[in-house]
Parts: sequence; structure tokens; C-alpha cells
Amino acid sequence: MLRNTELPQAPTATVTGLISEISSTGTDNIRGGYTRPVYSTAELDLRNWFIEQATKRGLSVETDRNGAIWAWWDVAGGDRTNSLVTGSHLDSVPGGGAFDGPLGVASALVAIDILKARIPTPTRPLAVVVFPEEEGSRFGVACLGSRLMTGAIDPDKARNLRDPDGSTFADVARANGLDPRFVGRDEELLGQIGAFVELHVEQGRGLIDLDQPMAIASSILGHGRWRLSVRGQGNHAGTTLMADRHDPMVSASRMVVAIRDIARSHPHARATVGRLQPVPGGTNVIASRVDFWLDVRHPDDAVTAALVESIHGQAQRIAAEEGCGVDLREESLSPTVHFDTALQKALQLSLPEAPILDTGAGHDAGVLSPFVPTAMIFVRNPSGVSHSPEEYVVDEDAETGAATLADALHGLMA
Ligand code: HGY
Ligand code: MN
Ligand code: MN
Repeated sequence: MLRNTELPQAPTATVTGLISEISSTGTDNIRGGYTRPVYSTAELDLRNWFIEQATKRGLSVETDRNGAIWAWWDVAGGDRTNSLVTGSHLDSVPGGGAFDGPLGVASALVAIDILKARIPTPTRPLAVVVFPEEEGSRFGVACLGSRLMTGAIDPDKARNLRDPDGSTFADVARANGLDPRFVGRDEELLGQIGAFVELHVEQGRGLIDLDQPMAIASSILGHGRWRLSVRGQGNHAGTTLMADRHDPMVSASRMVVAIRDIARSHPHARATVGRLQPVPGGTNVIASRVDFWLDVRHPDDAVTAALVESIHGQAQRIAAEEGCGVDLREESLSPTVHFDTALQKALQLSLPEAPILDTGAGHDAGVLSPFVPTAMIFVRNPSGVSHSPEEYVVDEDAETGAATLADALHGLMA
């Protein structure tokens, strides 16, 4: 197979150029970085940008029943059996970086440019997909779009998910052109996918430490999200003596430190509380309730479960000592994923020097993995930081990533 360097160079867009086209969409002046929750104005603008980019490349663009956008480069006759799919997401965490999601989408568009300069039509149907709500930042369930498509979440549970303003996913989906009655597993679409390859910015330090521009993914750490609600006695900050308090904020704070200590005592465990909401949340008010969200990850799903159980037990002990109560509720759970080894080997033809790395970050590729052969390519992030404005990719690595993705997809067409 001819490598990208030996083939006529196509007049293509660049990944850096495409990323800069959307660099002012969804900027967050308070947190820094980008805040692009699904179906927000910012994310809808990015959807329109993607549709425009795909349309001008002659791809046929469709939105599926779950809100994912598919841009198809069809074979003659239009049969989509055994299709090759690449792509990622455009939604972000609050205050996220510029590359988590968009790098995979922009690289896929440039890979299409490169392939279109090499071959007039694909020998295998090729699609670029943009999955909605990968971050779960609005409705609380990570990879909601790909979970719906694969049936990994019950449609009723999905329809009733609520965003922080209390809007249900059903209402928001309906307001954005979906019919919530039909969200759920899409047998036909799933049956058409022969392989899914997602390119993504690396969200750790692996490639920095190995001094390599790209890696092939081996696995994704199992991870889940739980909501803890700590109930106490709301009261006046000035008239309530310290001895008379049942303060859920104090309980929650002790719990957060206990969570850190429990995770520290388990090798490879990660536990995070990044979001905490006191109710009512007044400066001169002792809270009546504090909700906080727990993110726990470990390579062994049984250990993840044991960690959550021990955290729950410790939280109950702390609550009792503080005269409070505590409830824990699972919101999202993703088992550890091991990617398709045959597909990994196929990618190695285009990435012979690339290390094989696991990741602690979840992805739609992980959700699809039990249903279709999936693989991931990581591109170096010199900051080693992600879910932060500090995340970045140097131009050269970004363009090499897209060219390599094009090579890999071309190889998979053979
Ligand atoms: O949370 C994650 O690991 C991913 O970024 N959604
Ligand atoms: Mn991502
Ligand atoms: Mn992310």
C-alpha cells in the first residue's frame, strides 16, 4: 500500500485550520476553555459547521434517530454493508480544551480530503460520525448518543434524564428535531458498521513520556458516575450554635477527603469529585442538602464496585457522626473495554512505530466495542492535561494524525 508521502498531495484543508475555524465557538469567559454542552447554541453551531464541511466534500449527511450525525462517502450503488466509520464528538466538558472530540472530527474530514485525492470512489462505504453527549455534561450519562444507538441504555431512562435546569432529554431532543419516542438501539445502522476507528487527543502523558506522536489504544479503564445526596438541617448561619448543627456541607467535605484516601489505598484506582452543589447555596445559610458527583475508575470492574461500596460505607459513617443522612445513586457505568486486536494489527501497518497504550478516558469507541470491531488512535498532547484549557496538540502532530488516519482507512478498504 502506498504511504501518504508517496501519493499526490491533495489540496486539502488542514486539521489546524479546521480547529481554528471553530475556535471562537463556545468559549467560556468564566472557566476558560470551551463549554459546549449537547444541544447548546455552541454545540448546535458546531453541528452546522460539521454539516457544512461534510456537504462541501460531497458526503451525504444524515442525522440518526438518536441525534448522531453521519456523513457518508458511499460506494457506487450505495450499499452500506461493512462500512468503515470514523469520527468522534463535538460536545465538551465545562471549561474543556479545544481538541477533546473536535480533533477526531477535523482529522476525519481531512482524511476524507486525502482519500478523495487518491481514489474517485471508496471501495468500502466510509462515514464520518459525530456522536452527541459524549461527555455526559448536560444529562449526566457519558456517551449517551452511542449508548442509545447500541441499546446500552434503556430508552425510557434516557428520555427521563434531566439537565441541571430540569429539562428532560426527551424535551430537549424534541426541540432539536428528534422524536423521543424512537430513540434507542438502531439495529440497521449498527449492522452496517464493519469497523469504527476513532482518532482522539491523548488525555494523559503516555506519548510525552515515550516521545512519540501517536499511539494505538489497547483498552479503556472501566469507569462510572454516582450521585451522593447528603441531607442535613438547613438553618441560619448566625443564630445556629456550632453544637446544634447538622451541616451536610461539613459531611460532604469529610466524605470528599475520605474518597481521596480510599482511592489512594488502591493501586491504579482513580476517584474524583469535580462537582458539588449545596442547596440552597447561600453564603449566610447552612445548607439543607449537598449533592456531589463521584467518578471512580479502575482496570478491574470488580475493584471499581468494591471501591464504591467502601466509599458508600464510609460516607454513611461520616453522615451518622454529623447527624446527617446520605444516599448514593449510580448514574452511569462503563465496563473496562479491550479493543479489537485484529483491528489494532491492521492499524499497525500505518503506525509501525506507535506504542500500544491504555487510557483512563472514556470514548464512544468504548461503547461501540462490544458490538463492532473498534480501535482508537491517540495523538500527542504536550501538556499531558485534558478536560482543561491547557489541552493542546502541535500542528505537525495534528496533520500527521489525519494523514495516518487516511492511510489506515485506505488500508482497511483493501
Ligand atoms: O470522562 C471521560 O473519560 C470522557 O472524557 N468522556
Ligand atoms: Mn473525548
Ligand atoms: Mn472528554
